[in-house]
Amino acid sequence: MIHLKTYWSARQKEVEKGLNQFLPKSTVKPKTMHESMRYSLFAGGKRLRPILALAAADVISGKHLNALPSACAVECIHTYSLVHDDLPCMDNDDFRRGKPTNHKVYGDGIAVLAGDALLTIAFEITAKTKETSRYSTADFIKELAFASGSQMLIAGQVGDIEAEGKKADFNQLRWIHERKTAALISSSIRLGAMSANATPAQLKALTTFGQNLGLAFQVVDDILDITQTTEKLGKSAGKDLKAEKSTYPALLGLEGAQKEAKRLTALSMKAIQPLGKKAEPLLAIADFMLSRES
Ligand code: GRG
Repeated sequence: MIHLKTYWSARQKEVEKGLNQFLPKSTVKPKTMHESMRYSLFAGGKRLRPILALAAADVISGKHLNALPSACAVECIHTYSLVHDDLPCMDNDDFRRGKPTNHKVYGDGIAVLAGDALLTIAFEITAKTKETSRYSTADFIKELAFASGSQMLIAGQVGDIEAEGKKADFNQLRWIHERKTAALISSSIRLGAMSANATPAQLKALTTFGQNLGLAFQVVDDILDITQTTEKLGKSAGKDLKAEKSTYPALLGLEGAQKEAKRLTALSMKAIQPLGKKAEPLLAIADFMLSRES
């Protein structure tokens, strides 16, 4: 078995270094913009999505250098979505990644623009991926654009806004989270695998893995919102209950939600069984995601 802590921290270091190299320095004009982008990007995220991208490449080819640009790009997209999600016109939150939210520090205007700039630079970074025999630069760009576009990440956010004040049923909730959370998680894995020249069959198995893992991640996120403190989470706990949001624990009860997270994790693991022992890093990450506390 791999030692996940060691595996994770080695890749996390590579991601931090990559992000630092790909982002303009905070001394580059306009300084406020680059400071603001870096403030949220280096505020202490877990780096789950980039590590999944690197792990998917490891699983396919035993190396991950060519996955680093996509790994950093998905973290830029994820961070932009958090910066925008925290704005007063969206979820209106003061606390993220253990720090005051971007707009609390830089103001709404700069926070909107920092989100826009993180979104834009993600494509510039993705374009640095070396083409493989199966995947072109356009394939990498299209992959990321679809996952973060109006039919996926943004669709999920629209669904979330439109479900406010209503009781969403299980299928509506799943529709939202397949888009808002699972699409980018699944795409991170796909991009990593594509950068390692995955075969169509390998890519299909990893896509199913990512979709189920992404949903399981959201179920656990809903559970942690109830069971953990703001300090532990680094973001405001108990928000869903206060906003009377439709969540997995609200629909299924806490125990039911825990069962659902286990069911989805088992489905994700089953999907990559055909990859054999090589899939170990992804299996270890899926297992850890289920028991995480923040
Ligand atoms: C396009 C404005 C806009 C929003 C997109 C993703 C999203 C919709 C909003 C973000 C808020 C949210 C609750 C998303 C669900 C996904 C999720 C649980 C994010 C938190 O991810 P972690 O725990 O965060 O990986 P860190 O900070 O560790 O990176």
